Amino acid sequence: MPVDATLPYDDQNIFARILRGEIPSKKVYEDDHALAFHDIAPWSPTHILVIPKGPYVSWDDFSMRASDAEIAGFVRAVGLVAREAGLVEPGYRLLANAGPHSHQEVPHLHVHILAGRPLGPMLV
Ligand code: IU
Repeated sequence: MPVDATLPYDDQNIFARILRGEIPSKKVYEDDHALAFHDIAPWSPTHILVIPKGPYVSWDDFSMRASDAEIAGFVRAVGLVAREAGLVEPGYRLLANAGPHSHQEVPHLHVHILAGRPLGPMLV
């Protein structure tokens, strides 16, 4: 079910629980600002999710409320994860859902890194 991203942050959401170590994940990267792990239901041969450590529902929430240091750290982490996964060549796609039309399902900001095959044009 898509989430209502206008709701306050729910600290029981699944990614909050992964951040607290209450639920395991296939972690690929962690630093002060971000955690990255493999998506449990990959859409492409490589499908990594990168999440900020702070309590942000969506890209909209994050971009409005996070500090410059959090934003810089998170953006840098997304790039580092893709680079360390060897995706710079032949390339990857970033995607973040936000808001009712986007079908965001987990109410903690996550950037999808999709790669591992030619992804074709964005159709929607
Ligand atoms: P969305 O942008 O909110 O639609 O994407 C949520 C993603 O989180 C989706 O690709 C799920 O497969 C993924 N996911 C996960 O990796 N681990 C989980 O425990 C759950 C969802 I729930």
